[in-house]
Amino acid sequence: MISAAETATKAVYIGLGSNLGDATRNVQQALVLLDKMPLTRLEVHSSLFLTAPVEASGENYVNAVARIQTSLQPEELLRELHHIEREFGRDRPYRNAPRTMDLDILLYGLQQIQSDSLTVPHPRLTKRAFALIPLLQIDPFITIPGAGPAHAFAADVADQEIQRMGT
Ligand code: A4P
Ligand code: MG
Repeated sequence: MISAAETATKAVYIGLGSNLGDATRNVQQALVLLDKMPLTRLEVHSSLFLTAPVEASGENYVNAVARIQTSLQPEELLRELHHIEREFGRDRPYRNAPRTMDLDILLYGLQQIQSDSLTVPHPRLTKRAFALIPLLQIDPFITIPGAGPAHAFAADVADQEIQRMGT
């Protein structure tokens, strides 16, 4: 929820992914929880997509991208996202392990961030169909700060398996 007094909001894009448990339900529930974060409102989300694991093992993933409006600062937002991941019982046994819920900050307004805990735009956004294609579905003409128009990268990921779901 965002109060009427809150004006300094940023458009932020969140990538959602799940390939453990009921992945479709996990993504749908996470979308609801994004809207409930403090100082935040969910504006729009992409379709859900079924995607083959990229540099990862396990079941196919369900992925989506959401655009939120938020007054949370990037580090605060990351904490809130980790909090939601924990609600799904996410643990981190090793990098790219199957997960009940992964929430990544793909874009935070036009900001470029490089810190110990955050790299934004997400460094693999342009290389992964599971993030790029849902992003383009909701904002076909979006520009990635430091990289250029997102649609220019679609051809690079055309060989990755991704299928829009009926849900
Ligand atoms: N971190 C740095 N930048 C960011 C950011 N922009 N957003 C740090 C979120 N977190 C960011 O993340 C590890 C740390 O990254 C965080 O604590 C934060 O400080 P993590 O979620 O614990 O680790 P991870 O997800 O295993 O690693 P990573 O690097 O996020 O992996 P990716 O690139 O997200 O890839 N295939 C399909 N089909 N669908 C998927 O969703 N996901 C991955 C994970 C691999 N293959 C996949 C999918
Ligand atoms: Mg992640």
